[in-house]
Amino acid sequence: MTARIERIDALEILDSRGNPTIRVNVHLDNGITGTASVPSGASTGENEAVELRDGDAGRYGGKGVRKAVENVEGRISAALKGRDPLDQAELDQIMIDLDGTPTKADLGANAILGVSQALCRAAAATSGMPLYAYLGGVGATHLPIPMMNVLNGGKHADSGMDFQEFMIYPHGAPSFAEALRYGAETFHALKKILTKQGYSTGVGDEGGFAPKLKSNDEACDLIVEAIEAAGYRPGADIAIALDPAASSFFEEGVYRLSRSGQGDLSSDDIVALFRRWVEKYPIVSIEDSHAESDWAGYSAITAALGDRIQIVGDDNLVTNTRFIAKGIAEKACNAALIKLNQIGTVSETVSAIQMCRKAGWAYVISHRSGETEDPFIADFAVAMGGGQIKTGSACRSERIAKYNRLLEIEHALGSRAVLGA
Ligand code: 2PG
Ligand code: MG
Repeated sequence: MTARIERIDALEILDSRGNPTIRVNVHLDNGITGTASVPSGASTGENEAVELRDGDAGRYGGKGVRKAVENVEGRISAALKGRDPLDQAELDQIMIDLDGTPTKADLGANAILGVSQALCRAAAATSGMPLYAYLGGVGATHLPIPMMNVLNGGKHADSGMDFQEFMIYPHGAPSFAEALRYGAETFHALKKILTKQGYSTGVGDEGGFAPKLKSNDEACDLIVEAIEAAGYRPGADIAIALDPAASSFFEEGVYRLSRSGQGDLSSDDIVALFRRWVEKYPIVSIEDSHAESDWAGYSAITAALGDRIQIVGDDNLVTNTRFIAKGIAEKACNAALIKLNQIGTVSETVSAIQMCRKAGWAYVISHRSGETEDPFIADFAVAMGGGQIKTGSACRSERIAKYNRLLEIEHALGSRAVLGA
């Protein structure tokens, strides 16, 4: 018997930065409830779908999401009531049409995505399947290699680094559980090294350390040292992945490395810098090396390094097929970062991934810097099978929730589980 959507409710909860976000419950007439919570970014792309905030300065500095809650409980709930929760694409389209704007500015992408994800959960439970299997089918056996952000800079931490994310990538591990162990051990080794050198071991938004280092290069040096101290081979067992999030230090046409005192760099200088780094360090992936408006910069780095490493677009592509198509045409990247809340529905996120696959691009499923304990992206990463996830350091429970869910999925898959794409 088909289940029907009976009612949808929502509430304002807090994310990992203590800012309000939305949690949605989709109630079905078979007694099943699907729940999901929506994350929030800090280094957001200009073309991301709109996160609806109340703007009432008297509550949470204007960041309340009561309007989004109201939109879920009112207009969205009314439009979806009585529908079959298994019709994901159709239900997402109903919400897109109901909103009517290109950026989901009317209902709010946070409201729409909360419903879209909660619908998946309700439908999966109705089908008697775990979320990853419901979304990915019988082929959903590939666990993602984690990109673990062990040093936080830029908009994610008041540290010495201009670049936002210095990640370790344990691609030489035989399983997800082992990859996570490699990463966690390296994280702990890094802590010891920082302490010994008199640096702070406080953490940033994504659970990586946030020391006042003397340069961006020093971050890579310390990571290589930590990999070795933990007993692994840099480049063979564990590589480095970077997300400079260059839009955040792009001012008046120059890349201003002011925190590290490394001066102003041109778009070409940035390409030259990463060319040097790729020679010097075991770097396998660079995301947003350039500012989102500097499409020529992305194309230049892809031309220079794209045959050797992964060049990932995030702020310029915003999980939107319109911009991914442009990226493919201009050879601006060879991979895309995938964030559900940049576009606002599960169906559109899947379309973005399908476009990447067709172009031969890789894709990385990603968290946001403001997260919740909802591990949705862990299941989603296995379902989409791209073999890569970016979900923070081996620290902070909102990050660990995703890792623990991946451990659980690997355990459930048993001998069918494979690490990587
Ligand atoms: C990024 C993300 C996640 P934010 O830039 O890739 O790490 O950061 O959520 O702040 O946009
Ligand atoms: Mg990014």
